[in-house]
Amino acid sequence: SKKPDGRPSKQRLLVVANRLPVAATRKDEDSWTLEISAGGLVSALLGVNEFETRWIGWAGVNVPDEVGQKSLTEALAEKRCIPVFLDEEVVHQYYNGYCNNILWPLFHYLGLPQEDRLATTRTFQSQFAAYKKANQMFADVVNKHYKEGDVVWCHDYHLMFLPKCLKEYNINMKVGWFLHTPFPSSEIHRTLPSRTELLRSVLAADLVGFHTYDYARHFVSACTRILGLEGTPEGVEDQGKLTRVAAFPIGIDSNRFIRALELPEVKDHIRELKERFAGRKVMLGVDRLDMIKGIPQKILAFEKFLEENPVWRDKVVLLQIAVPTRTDVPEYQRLTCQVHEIVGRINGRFGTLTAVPIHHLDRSLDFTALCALYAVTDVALVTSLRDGMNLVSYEFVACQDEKKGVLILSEFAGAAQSLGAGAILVNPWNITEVAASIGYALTMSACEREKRHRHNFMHVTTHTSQEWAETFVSELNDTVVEAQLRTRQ
Ligand code: ADQ
Repeated sequence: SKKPDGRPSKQRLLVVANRLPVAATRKDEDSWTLEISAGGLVSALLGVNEFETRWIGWAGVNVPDEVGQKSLTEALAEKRCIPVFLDEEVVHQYYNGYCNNILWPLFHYLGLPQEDRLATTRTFQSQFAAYKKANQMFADVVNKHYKEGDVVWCHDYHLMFLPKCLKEYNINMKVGWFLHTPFPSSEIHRTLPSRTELLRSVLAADLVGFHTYDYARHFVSACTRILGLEGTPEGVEDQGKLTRVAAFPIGIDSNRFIRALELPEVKDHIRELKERFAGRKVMLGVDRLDMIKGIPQKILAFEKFLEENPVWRDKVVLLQIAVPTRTDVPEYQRLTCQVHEIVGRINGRFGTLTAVPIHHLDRSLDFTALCALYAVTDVALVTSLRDGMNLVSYEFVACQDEKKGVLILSEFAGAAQSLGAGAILVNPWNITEVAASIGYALTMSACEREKRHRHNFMHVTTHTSQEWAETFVSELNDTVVEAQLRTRQ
């Protein structure tokens, strides 16, 4: 299509995710403060210039009144964002309930805690109903803004019901769906009471994407075993309709990190950190405070290392930065207490009057502080019990071209498939193995570090987020929608 002045106009990309990339806070009745929250997805799509991107999602605030909804919609329009308004009850049942209490632990192979299991079973139906209702509300907004020729890219486990809702509105809408978490073995997925409905709905999309080939394979197996459909090398076929299923491993905007290391404020930070930890090796963990990240396992492995290697006790420090998330879910509150307790015990055991072995921070760091930390780190520890990809490992590698530090990486993170040759891969459940890997990493020769780093740095700087997004959208554009099929026949 062309603009009136003859220049080709960009294709519109409607990115639909549970949360918008801006956080809104209300100043007064009709004015708002909007703050960009730079998550992985935002930076991935910032680099994609060939599309005109619109974001559709929940702004993270309850806005029950019309005046507020109207003024927030106007404020967000300037940021190319379109809000979906969800009321408190829906958020409680859909987001805290079905998404974070059922799908998130299930997709990461973590069962629900025993005492909650019966309660969850009872509330399951109402939470699933709220999930469908919320997805329908997202679909209504997408449908209202959709124009012929747009592509719609739905994100994550929050919106598995969306592809079906969208196709019910318009069978010719180009719809892609990408999952940021693992897709579990079909044996796990089949325990979900709503297993069939969710699979059928995702299959309504034209393209379904995962971080790794394994997740894609699990999804295809679920469709063949649970729905009895046919899996092909291309995807899943149902009565002649093919849903393309493939792996699209995400990356980061590596240049953003590399450039940041040249900023004066980052250099100042680096200098301060080097002085602060002079004479000690720095180990680093950066995670959302979430069960899947294996934070207690990581800290216990570090304790075992100190226990077995007394000479290292005053020569190494572990900085664990754990930003709290989903703080109103009891399971997450329990995890915070557990981590605090273990850290306190270890610091009591191995600390001295002047130094402690673990610095644990319950907060988010700004970008410059994060880059400086990555740059001064000798050994990064990623011990996820399951993780779709894990971008922290990519960010660390991007900031290490000078130091060439070592990455210890869980084999259960998607990143193990791309950074496996350069990292030391571990089973985070095996604390003895992780402790031994810490010792190996801390004493590794410069030559081996250089070789391992080269491999990972090459990967991180060539498989970027921009490439990820462009590949997904171009493949989505290449799929054939119903109307095209009919004209071909
Ligand atoms: P997350 O589970 O959030 O993402 P991850 O991929 O590591 O995990 O991304 C976390 C992001 O948050 C990184 O950009 C990191 O810098 C930032 N971050 C984390 N803790 C921080 C802190 N304390 N301060 C500042 N920033 C912090 C989900 C999936 C992953 C998948 C991504 C992208 O769970 O497996 O890789 O989506 O698809």
